Amino acid sequence: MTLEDLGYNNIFEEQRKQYASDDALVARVISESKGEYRVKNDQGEYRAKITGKQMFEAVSREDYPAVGDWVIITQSDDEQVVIHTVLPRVSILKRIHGDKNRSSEKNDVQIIATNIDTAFVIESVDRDYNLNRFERYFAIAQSGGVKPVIILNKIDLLLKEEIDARVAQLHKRFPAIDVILTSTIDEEGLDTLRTYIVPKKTYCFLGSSGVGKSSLINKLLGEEHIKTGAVSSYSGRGKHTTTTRQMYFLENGGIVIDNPGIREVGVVDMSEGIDVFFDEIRAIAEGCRYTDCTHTHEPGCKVVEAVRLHELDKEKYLNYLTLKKETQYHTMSDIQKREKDRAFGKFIKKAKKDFKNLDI
Ligand SMILES: Nc1nc2c(ncn2[C@@H]2O[C@H](COP(=O)(O)OP(=O)(O)OP(=O)(O)O)[C@@H](O)[C@H]2O)c(=O)[nH]1
Ligand SMILES: [Mg+2]
Ligand SMILES: [Zn+2]
Repeated sequence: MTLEDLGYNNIFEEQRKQYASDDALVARVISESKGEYRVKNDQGEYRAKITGKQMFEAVSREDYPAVGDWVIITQSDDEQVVIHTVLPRVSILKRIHGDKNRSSEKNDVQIIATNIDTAFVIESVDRDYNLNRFERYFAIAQSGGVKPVIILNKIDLLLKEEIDARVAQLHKRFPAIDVILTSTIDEEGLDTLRTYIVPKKTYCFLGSSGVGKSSLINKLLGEEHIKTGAVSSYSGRGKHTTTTRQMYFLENGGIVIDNPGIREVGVVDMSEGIDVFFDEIRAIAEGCRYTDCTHTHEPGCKVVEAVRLHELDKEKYLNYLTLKKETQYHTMSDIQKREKDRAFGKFIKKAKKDFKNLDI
């Protein structure tokens, strides 16, 4: 496999020149599980460790390597390399890890994947289906510079009329986003899905546990490569079968990343993403009387008026308000920030302990 087959291009090559010497080796991070990395380049596939210096200099989780990253490495033996530098990312998918009602220590930023071209946001048509959840994923994608595409999976479970109704709903709420209908049981929609996947581009599969992310990737791979798991008949939810983030290489040259199902989608630093995503609302808001209008109670608010006149979808408006509120929550005060820094300090200490046996 060449570096290009792994997604390498001129942008990364320019960065490599800036960040490292001419003979420096690059590789792409292809998997990550509990701080264990694997990287791949034109020479092979290796276990990878990060350097003590890198850990020392890391100011946030985002400084650590993630699946999809291009990194500068040196080889320590046949099977192992050391990661020295993470090249700047072209795009990033990240979220708050944990529950916003818990302590800030739990609310670390979690990188899902980087250098992604398209995010497939997957829901199954049965119990998991929820328009607001789609919106959260889109905000994550768009704030990170990634184009989202919807996959509605398990269409074998519903009648055609029911599916048509869902699709109509999706088109109404998200007119700019493509919808692909699939079933891994009936093998429906897989050819359509394949047309979205082009060589040397990277695709990330996002969605709750049990929606069929790994099943879809297995179909694309043409073999049962990844373990999949039954959905609990009791809760109707998935059982978190996939536990690592892992990159796969399709025969047609496309690069796909499987992910553990996300429990609840948190919101992280998405003010920009929210505004980009809610383009329609932003446009309407330009007519509001006050420039700092919150679009809730102010006189002369065009957004509220648009909802009243049914020109703006009410659900979309309400979800906009919810996301705004959550974003504000995550725009932390100084005290909260200090608390978070302390939590990060602990994390560093633990990481250093974990790596202390490493001779670097
Ligand atoms: N009826 C139906 N079931 C499906 C379909 N695709 C996947 N499933 C089933 O849904 C269950 C969960 O599938 P997975 O592929 O493991 O789901 P996942 O999204 O990877 O889940 P996590 O790894 O836990 O995040 C399995 O029992 C699959 O057989 C489909 O198109 N139709
Ligand atoms: Mg899975
Ligand atoms: Zn307003």
